[in-house]
Amino acid sequence: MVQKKDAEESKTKKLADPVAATIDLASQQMIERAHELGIETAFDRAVAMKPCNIGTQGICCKNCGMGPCRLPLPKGGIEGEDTRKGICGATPNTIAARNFIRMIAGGAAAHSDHGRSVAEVFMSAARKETDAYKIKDTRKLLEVAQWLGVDTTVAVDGQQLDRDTDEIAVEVGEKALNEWGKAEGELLFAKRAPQSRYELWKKQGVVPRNIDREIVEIMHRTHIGVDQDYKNLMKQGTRAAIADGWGGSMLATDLQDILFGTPYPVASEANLGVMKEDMVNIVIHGHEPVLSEMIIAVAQTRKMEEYAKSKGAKGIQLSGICCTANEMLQRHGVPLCGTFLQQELAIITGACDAMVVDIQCIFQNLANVAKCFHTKLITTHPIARMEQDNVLHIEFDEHHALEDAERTVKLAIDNFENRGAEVMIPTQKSPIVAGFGVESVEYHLGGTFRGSYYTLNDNIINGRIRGIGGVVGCNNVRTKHNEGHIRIVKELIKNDVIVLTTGCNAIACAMEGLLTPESAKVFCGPGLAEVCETVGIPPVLHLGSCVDNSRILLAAAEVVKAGGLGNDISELPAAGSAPEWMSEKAISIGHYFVASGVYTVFGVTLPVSGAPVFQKYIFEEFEKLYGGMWDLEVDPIKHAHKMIAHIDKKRQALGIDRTRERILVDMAARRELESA
Ligand code: NFS
Repeated sequence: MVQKKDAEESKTKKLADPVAATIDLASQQMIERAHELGIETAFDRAVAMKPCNIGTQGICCKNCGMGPCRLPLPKGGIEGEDTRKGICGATPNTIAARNFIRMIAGGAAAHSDHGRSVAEVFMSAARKETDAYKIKDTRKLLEVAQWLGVDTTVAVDGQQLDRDTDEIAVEVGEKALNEWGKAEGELLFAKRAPQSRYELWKKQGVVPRNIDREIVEIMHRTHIGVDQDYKNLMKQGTRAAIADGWGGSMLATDLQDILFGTPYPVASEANLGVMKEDMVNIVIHGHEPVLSEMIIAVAQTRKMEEYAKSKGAKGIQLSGICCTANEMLQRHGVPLCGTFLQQELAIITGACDAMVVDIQCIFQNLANVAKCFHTKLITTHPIARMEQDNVLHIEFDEHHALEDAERTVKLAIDNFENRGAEVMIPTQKSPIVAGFGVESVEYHLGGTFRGSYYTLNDNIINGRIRGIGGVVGCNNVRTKHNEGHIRIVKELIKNDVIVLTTGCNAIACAMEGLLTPESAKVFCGPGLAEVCETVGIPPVLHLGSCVDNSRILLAAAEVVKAGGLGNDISELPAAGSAPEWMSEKAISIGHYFVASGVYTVFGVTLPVSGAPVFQKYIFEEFEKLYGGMWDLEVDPIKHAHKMIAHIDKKRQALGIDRTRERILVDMAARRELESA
């Protein structure tokens, strides 16, 4: 039952204006509903609490007990010499760079530790210590084996024979786990980058040694009195970011694909309207598919379906929030309930019988919201628990995962009859097609018999597709929910830039109806519309969760390999974007895009403005070092056009700018002829 808060208290509190808070009608309705019920959400807290101006500029150092030292930029900027210093003498550049790479460390750790958990489950599956998890995609197993230096054949009597798959899997698991902490050598997947990129990393001295070491070294270097040169600090940040994108995240994606299946296009739906009043709603929120795969397996059994019916429900409706949503969608077509900022709203529908969470991007306030309803909030991961006493903890372990999942699903079903009268599920939901990846892009754009990236490259060269935009990342309550995501993506596709999306941007695009082939003729420029209509794909391709940004890296490497667009990722007409980022993971992603040669624009804010010299270093000078660089643009349309300008610059450098002009002139000329 809703426990209404003290009416007086909620009257005096500043509340969010639903229409100013989000462009999504379902979310507006739920924010209003929360106000009616006296329940506070992140949208209200953002109105009540202003962000710290010094932290926003990136120049607060709290790495020792003599501070925190705050070095705000004087109003009107710096004239002459910048004399700002912390107690130890640290300059704004040192402080901003330290803070920046500590964010990279946080993000790389989150992605990579997720990858490690998957690798451990993979190992159990390979060793057959668990019945719950099995190797599903042997084709991908063999492919990954090669990159990890695992033999896939064996010599018998002078003949090369296929090696036993189980044996390969065990060795792949061992080699993969080794990538986190090996004593010698370098990150094996670094060589999956185009050769010129790998050589550039070698030259710059940033090829990661192993994943954990690069993260630990950031913590060491940013300790009081260690690295005091912002350029050298950024070198380590770069090494750790590469270890994330081409290491921890890529291993997470690959091993998940091998265990749970490589995604192929699948139809589904998105937004809060996917919840159903007459069914048991289980909302899964977090990141590791290790948990959600088991819940899907159990919830789809006849036993559970019948149990739900015996409790008066028509069945079980699973849906997801955040990247777990993307994982469940891309492999099983489970609908998306919402983005990061909709997690509290899903409970406020009053129809969420259980919200099951694992790790990352989970609001602690969920427990307070759940208290107002019948919702069971269940944590499942040993490293992510909540202090509130209404939260249940059912720890998932690969050795008894199915039993854990069954207990969880049963709890949700048993809870169905406890629903109160306050059920209000918004009606909004959009049809979507998701589940794209390196393999399916190749298949779709290359054709059944000629799977390759040539067709995509051809269409870029002939100008129908102007370029590629990788648009990814979170929601941030400091900016209107989903507005930046949608306006930027729409502006890109209108200008014939095909968009590859992951994370919460993908969910935002899904909710907006941009993930359907039909959206091409409504929103795209003529060239991109033609390609999408011919091939039957959406102009915005959903590539999965945030660890699946590694799919974008590999797709870029494939485009380079297919030829005609230069020898390196930095030569491609491509740009990256995170319109509404908020997490440290986003900073790590942004930086491995940059380190891979991609011009990457962030929205909202970047904690570097208080250190102009450092900012110039990563916004401008980085291009000379890595071919990619950072940028910040808050205005969505300008943001998109900065990306387009970069794409055009690359087209010009490749000498393919004319082909595009010709196509456009031809079309215009044709129309003129027709109207004459
Ligand atoms: Ni990515 Fe996923 Fe969303 Fe941001 Fe959080 S869910 S890992 S961090 S908020 S995109």
